[in-house]
Amino acid sequence: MEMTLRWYGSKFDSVTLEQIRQIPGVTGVITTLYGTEPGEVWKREEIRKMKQEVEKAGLRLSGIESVNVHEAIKAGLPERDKYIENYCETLKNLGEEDIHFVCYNFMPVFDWTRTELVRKREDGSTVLAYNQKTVDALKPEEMFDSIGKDTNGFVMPGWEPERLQKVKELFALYQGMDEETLFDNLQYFLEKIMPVCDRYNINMGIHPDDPAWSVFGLPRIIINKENILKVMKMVDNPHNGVTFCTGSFGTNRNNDLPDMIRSLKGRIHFAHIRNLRFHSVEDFEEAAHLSSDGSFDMYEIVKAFYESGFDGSIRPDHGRMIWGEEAMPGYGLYDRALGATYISGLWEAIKKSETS
Ligand SMILES: [Mn+2]
Repeated sequence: MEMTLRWYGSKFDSVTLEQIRQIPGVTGVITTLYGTEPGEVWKREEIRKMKQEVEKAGLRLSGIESVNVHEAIKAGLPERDKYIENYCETLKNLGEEDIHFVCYNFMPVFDWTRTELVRKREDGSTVLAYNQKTVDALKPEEMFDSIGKDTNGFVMPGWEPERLQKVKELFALYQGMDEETLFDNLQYFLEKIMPVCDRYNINMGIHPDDPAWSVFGLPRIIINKENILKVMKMVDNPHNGVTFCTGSFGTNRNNDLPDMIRSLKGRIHFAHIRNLRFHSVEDFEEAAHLSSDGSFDMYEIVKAFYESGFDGSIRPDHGRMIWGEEAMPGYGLYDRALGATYISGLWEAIKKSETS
């Protein structure tokens, strides 16, 4: 297991590599060429520059989150082949720069959805939160406005202004599409990229849909054990794997997270670990990582990773905004650093209690 932090690059992130380097136990970052458009080929020299910057700070570039999948691929449009070719080219360039993990998602139109980015908690910290009734009362295009005003001036991944302009057009692509078709489009994509992944030994990790159910009537498939196992089986290659995000699969209270982790043994290449606090099944907020602060048993979750022989990167997922920090919501330094050390502590305790 390697502990990492997500980093958006020096132009976009309020957190520096030097700060990340000082978090005990964190040896790598998961990063991206932030600002590239889905469908674009990542140039080798830009990848190299990014990697050198990370390594110069004494950290490893542990993987990419994310190489985004163009909407034409998800929607199965005729031009998808061109974009899949570009995706393969990007994977090849990453492989040639010795980068072997890529996170992506297959959510139509929206990446993740929250209704509040700065919900205040009783201790004065602020967190991202979700309320289904609020979503039900909104039109999709209003969602962008409500997210846009609370970002502290940062561009949130998945909520880039360019997407806002196209939201109605994007919705039209999925009009009447059922889940089976979305599965087929994912299978088509995976089958085309696997030869490149095999050649360059690149592990792909699909990120679950967040929240793990349909939003605004859009089809969503990476939502539960049955569906994720189906994806593993339909392209049965270890390079076709999962980014197991506890906070995303965990939005659905019926998902038994430790059981899911065990059932995906060998196929989880990257872990996002965070906790949620539920006020009802339709209203939850992101909590500190500790079990005592939220609704998940973090000990059981980390134990399931440990016991299934997980050897990929972990990153503490979103944190609370605390101690007056100003950062991209969810991506401040302080609470994620606390999360990283907490998870490392659980890992150490589980490991030592097993061998003693
Ligand atoms: Mn996640």
